[in-house]
Amino acid sequence: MRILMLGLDNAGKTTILYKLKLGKAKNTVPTVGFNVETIKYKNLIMHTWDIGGQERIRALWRHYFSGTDALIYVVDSADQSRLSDAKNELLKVISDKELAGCYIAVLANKQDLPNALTPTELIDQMGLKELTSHNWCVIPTVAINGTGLTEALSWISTNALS
Ligand SMILES: Nc1nc2c(ncn2[C@@H]2O[C@H](COP(=O)(O)OP(=O)(O)OP(=O)(O)O)[C@@H](O)[C@H]2O)c(=O)[nH]1
Ligand SMILES: [Mg+2]
Repeated sequence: MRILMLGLDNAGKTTILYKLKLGKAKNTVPTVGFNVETIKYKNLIMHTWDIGGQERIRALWRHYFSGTDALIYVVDSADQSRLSDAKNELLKVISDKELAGCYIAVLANKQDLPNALTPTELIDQMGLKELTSHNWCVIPTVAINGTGLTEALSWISTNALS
């Protein structure tokens, strides 16, 4: 399967990619361009594309949409000042017809931080209940220790392939 991982800069995408690939958190630098890794989960082989989230790089995201089976959209749950940006970028991305049928796992990342929004608060503040065009779920994660990442892969494997 082809999995695309998007989200604002500093959300934790690259940390997630390498935690899944290597089983440990790697020190990251802001991604200029993309990283791609093959991740094996149960009997699945997931080609996972992690694209940089800085504003000037977001214009390139659409070049990676084609053939995507599932989108992992990573949100920094503690960065409440940019939650509306995160929401708007998500809506922009999924309005593209190339992503019409794709499943969306929204990761409410950085749950270890004291001011992190809970998944329920994130659903409210991002207006996800109104998102009826796609199948989605919100999963609380802590990328640096791996909490929630298996749940995300599990949701994708049971839903996006059925
Ligand atoms: N406390 C905490 N820090 C995290 C977590 N996930 C990632 N980080 C930190 O957040 C910072 C940014 O992580 P990256 O994985 O580089 O973010 P990114 O989404 O790839 O950013 P761009 O490449 O710029 O789009 C790093 O310092 C990570 O260690 C988490 O769950 N909790
Ligand atoms: Mg990155």
